[in-house]
Amino acid sequence: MKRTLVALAAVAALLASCQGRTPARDLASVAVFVPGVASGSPIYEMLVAGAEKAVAGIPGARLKVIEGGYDQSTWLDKLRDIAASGEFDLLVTSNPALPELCAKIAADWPELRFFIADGYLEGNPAIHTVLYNQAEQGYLVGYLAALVTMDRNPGGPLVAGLVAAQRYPTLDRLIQPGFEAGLKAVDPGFRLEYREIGNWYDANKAAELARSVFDAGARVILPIAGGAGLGVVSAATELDRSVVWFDGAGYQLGPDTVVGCATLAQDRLVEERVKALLEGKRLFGTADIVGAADGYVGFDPGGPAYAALPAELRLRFETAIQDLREGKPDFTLTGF
Ligand code: RBF
Repeated sequence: MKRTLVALAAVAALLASCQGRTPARDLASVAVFVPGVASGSPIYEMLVAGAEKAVAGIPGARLKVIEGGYDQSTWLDKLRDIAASGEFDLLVTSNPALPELCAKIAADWPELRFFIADGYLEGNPAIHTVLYNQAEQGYLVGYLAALVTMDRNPGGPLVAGLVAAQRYPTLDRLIQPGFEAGLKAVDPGFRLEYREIGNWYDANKAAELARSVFDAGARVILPIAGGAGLGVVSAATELDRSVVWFDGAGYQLGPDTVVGCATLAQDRLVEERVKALLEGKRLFGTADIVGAADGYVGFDPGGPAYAALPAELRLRFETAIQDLREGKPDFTLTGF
């Protein structure tokens, strides 16, 4: 009898320690931390929309959206305030800088749980992350940018532009190499004109940099610049040049200028993962990577400037999209 009790106590202790990996209470109160400003950045607009949809589907669940603003040096304190308020069970956020900041908060508030989209961190028992294969996303718009460049200016310079807000690991290791791989898949002679704005909001500076890229011979630019990307679209419209867009909702910004948009299904992903976590699925501690094969990276063909491209060009591009979904070329990522 005594031995049975000891054994039962041991099992109870083991269960309790396992439970430490997920919260003892149900997750119901969600804070969505936008590291920047949602308006003008499709990736953040989709973050908010996806979390709102997930919470709306769970009886009793609540959500509050907190914008961190553009001063990145304040984000850690703002996250700490969210944790210290004691109001929230789950913090949902998005971008590759957030896993490191959230890990610091998790160390001090062991009850709080985190879901981070567009980021990668394995093995922290309080944090679940999902990274997009943005090498694939970059490849798609690189391929299209090359085709458009050669169509608009046959025999002209093989140059395309990238105007970025700042350098960061997914830009350096996925987006830019993917974009260059797409350009070179069409013609290995392509080269990149790169410019850096220094923030995610200065559309005037982005426009000025875009003009210098067009002066250097480029016909097409990819902005990775959040709201500042609008400046690239206005410079391109002024000079009758083109833009390829990233993430979502690009065509309406320049119906004659934005020739293509490589999409992330961030709204669907955030909705699915937040819903699963609120329903108690034990994803904390894991880091997933999703991409073209499972439909989280794709292309939106529904823009007037895309429809106006020559049918042959679109056919060639759409073959490249299909090939990419089937792993050709293969950008498989098993970690980051
Ligand atoms: N992307 C945006 O669209 N808007 C932003 O304000 C924004 N801020 C970022 C801040 C940091 C520190 C980092 C690392 C990335 C940021 N991103 C932002 C980029 C975002 O994570 C993603 O790479 C791009 O949206 C392209 O998909």
